Amino acid sequence: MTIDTGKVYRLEDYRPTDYAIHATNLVFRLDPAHTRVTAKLDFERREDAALDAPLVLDGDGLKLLSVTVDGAQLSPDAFEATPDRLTIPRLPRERFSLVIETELAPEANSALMGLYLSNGVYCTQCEAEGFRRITYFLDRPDVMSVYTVRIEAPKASAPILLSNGNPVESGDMADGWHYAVWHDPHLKPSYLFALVAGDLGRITDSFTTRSGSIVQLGIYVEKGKEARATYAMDALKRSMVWDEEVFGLEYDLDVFNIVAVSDFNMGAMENKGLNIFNDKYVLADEESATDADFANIEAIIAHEYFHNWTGNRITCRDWFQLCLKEGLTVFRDHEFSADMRSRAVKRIAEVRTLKSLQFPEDQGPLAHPVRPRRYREINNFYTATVYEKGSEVVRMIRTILGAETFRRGMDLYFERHDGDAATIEDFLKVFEDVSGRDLSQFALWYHQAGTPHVSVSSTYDEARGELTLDIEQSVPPTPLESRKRVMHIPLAIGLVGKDGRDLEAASSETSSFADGVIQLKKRRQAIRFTGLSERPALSLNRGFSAPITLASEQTIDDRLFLSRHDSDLVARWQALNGLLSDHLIETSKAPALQSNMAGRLAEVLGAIAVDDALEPAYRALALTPPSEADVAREIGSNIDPDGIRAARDTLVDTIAAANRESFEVLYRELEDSDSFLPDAASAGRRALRNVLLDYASAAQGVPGLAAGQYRNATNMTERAAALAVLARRFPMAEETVSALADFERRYGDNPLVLDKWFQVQATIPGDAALSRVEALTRHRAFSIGNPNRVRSLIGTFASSNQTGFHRADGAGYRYFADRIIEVEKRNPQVAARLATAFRSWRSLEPSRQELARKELVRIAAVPGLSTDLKDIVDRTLA
Ligand code: B3K
Ligand code: ZN
Repeated sequence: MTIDTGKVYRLEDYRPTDYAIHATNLVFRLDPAHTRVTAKLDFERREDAALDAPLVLDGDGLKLLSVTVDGAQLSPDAFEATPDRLTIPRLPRERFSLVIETELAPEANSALMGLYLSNGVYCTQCEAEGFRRITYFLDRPDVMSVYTVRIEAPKASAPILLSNGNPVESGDMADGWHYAVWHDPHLKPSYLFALVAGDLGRITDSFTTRSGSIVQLGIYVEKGKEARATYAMDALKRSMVWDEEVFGLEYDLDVFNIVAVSDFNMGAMENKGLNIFNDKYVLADEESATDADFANIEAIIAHEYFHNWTGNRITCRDWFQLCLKEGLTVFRDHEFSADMRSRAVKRIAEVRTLKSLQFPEDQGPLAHPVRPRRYREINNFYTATVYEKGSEVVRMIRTILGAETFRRGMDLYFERHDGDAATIEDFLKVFEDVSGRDLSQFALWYHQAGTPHVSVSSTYDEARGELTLDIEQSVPPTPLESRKRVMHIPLAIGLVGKDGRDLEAASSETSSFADGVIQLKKRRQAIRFTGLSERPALSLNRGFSAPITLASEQTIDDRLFLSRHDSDLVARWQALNGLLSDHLIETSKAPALQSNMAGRLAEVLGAIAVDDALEPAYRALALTPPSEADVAREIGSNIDPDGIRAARDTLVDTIAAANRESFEVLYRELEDSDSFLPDAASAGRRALRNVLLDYASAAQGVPGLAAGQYRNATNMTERAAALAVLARRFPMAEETVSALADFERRYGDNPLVLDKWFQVQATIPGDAALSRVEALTRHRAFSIGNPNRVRSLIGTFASSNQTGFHRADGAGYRYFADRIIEVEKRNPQVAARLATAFRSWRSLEPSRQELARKELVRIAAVPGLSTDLKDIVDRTLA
């Protein structure tokens, strides 16, 4: 564990290394306690480096056995080695080769960075700075090298030996050992190195690229779980076809392997030719996985595969450029899922994720630009801002330039930068070059943190048929940035007529309005539309063309109208969601408020539910009111989670009561008698049915319906949804107790499924949640060392249980802080990620604020805190 030194890394300090490493030859002799790594590194001093430039290699907790330079062992006074650094002050010549021997104990590696053991399987995680836990190296993305890797291990315990690139040789050795050699011809940075060794099952397939090369595909999983990997394989092949068709990008090695492991800090990792996955994002069948799991698997398999070009062939110059690969690759996986599923539904889901994860980040103490300028711990910057907002920025480039020009820009990017470690400037330049446009103001999206706020007011001149929009933009201050510059915001709009069709109108300013998109570039901007035959309803930010918050003076009638008739489904959903959200905000503050709004909303939702012109998946989204956390975010300050919960419960009850009969009828109609298919249309019907189950259960006030669905469920989507309704609505009911017990019995030997059981109990609202979560921390299937278990129980409690976590007496905060401190000792990265659940503490009402602050201060005071956790806690408190 790296103890915090307070050192800050700055973008402006970037400087290339003095030495390049052309070839990296690694030999691993694997052993749980004494793995021997021999690294032979071919160095060359770069042309502009000083002749006497010392060589300083990164390490992290390393045990050095020996160093030789060009075959001669270095005497102890010729170098300086600490666990974290190897310095050789004088080097013989311009080119030399260094052999470094280190010894590792994978079994003792609980941080899950570098080489570690997961359920007896050796595996690695090197991004961002894990390679330095394997050997001393120039462990940064702009040092790219050709890797050859030899793995030696006992044949019995590790029959499978994998690394990056293509297999070149394998064979037996003495004493029951064997070896395999892998060679990766593509230059790559150390963070893309990977090794896997163990006794794994696999499924295989092959793929023929557009130009006729045959690629052997393999997915490796724990033995006995092979059948659950077929959906992932299917998703992989579809990803490969899609990238050829949509971006013209082919795969470039003879093999592509995916390995699923059960201990993994995040979702997955795009190591060249050897993606390593959290098994949660590989394993699925109808009995064990929900539709959401299937969709996540499809998206993440695609995401990691797409990194082969956006990330691996073109990598990042330094970690400040992380969004260059992540934002772009998220954009690519979003487009892939949109093509595989329903585009509008996918987009709405993206908007919901962005608002629930990225907006609070951007509006709180952890706000940072999509391309940060400084960091203390880079692992803390794998954020929703870098990923999701980073993707939105790429989407806006496409909106501004048009799809065709965007594609030409991408082509130029691949042509110009293949093999490079590139920057955001390089990326923007290709689009400027293909379009001839100046994107310097647009570039602020990368440089400036904070969610821009746009307000729109309109005046309609009936006599002249003219609509004038007065638009104003501002960006709120964020940490270290009090003054903000004016952004270039592409705002897609529509003028909707009484029949729901978009009205034709001419605009006064052709330079800032074309194809339904206003290019906002000034603090205040007015735009006039003429030739209108009637007063239109204003549809704003269609397709969520810009990641902004929006205020507009619109009548309730206009908003209700748009929520039924806007031709843009995303805007339609936004109109509805905005109404629901505003109503919840009002009633959370004034519970006794008398208005007929709830009734009107219930009526609209009732109509949407049975509107066959809408796909069921859309209806399911529309019928789901904003979550308690969504409402809290919209309120922004002095938050009282109990008031929000009461308001939401009341609204749901009103909707449920008003539509009781029709919802029950529809619920029954949607029952699926066909065999299970994981496709989007089937999933959409299940989603709608599950939303209706919740409403119907609310209306009935008894658990019977949900208990019935639980009992008769033929797939996990139905079963898990029924369990959630039971646990959240009727936590004390006998039906709930027995369903929970049944679930535990059925899936007791399947940790991934049991995670759903932990999750659902962690979200039972109110004060009682904490004692339940505490008890579950002692459950035999719970393990504080496994990131999936920790996230399911403890992470879910803090991030998705507003009333449980934010208990008025602060006990939720205290328990959570204790767990963070406990997890940190083993795994600082996971602990730091958990701690971000405190990020909105300043928005709470004063008494909860103080209780949360106390816990943050208590964590900060723990002696010897890791950089990971210290960085998050310090910034959260600042
Ligand atoms: N690139 C990895 C994330 C690595 C996280 C390191 N802390 C997975 C991905 O985004 O594809
Ligand atoms: Zn990624």
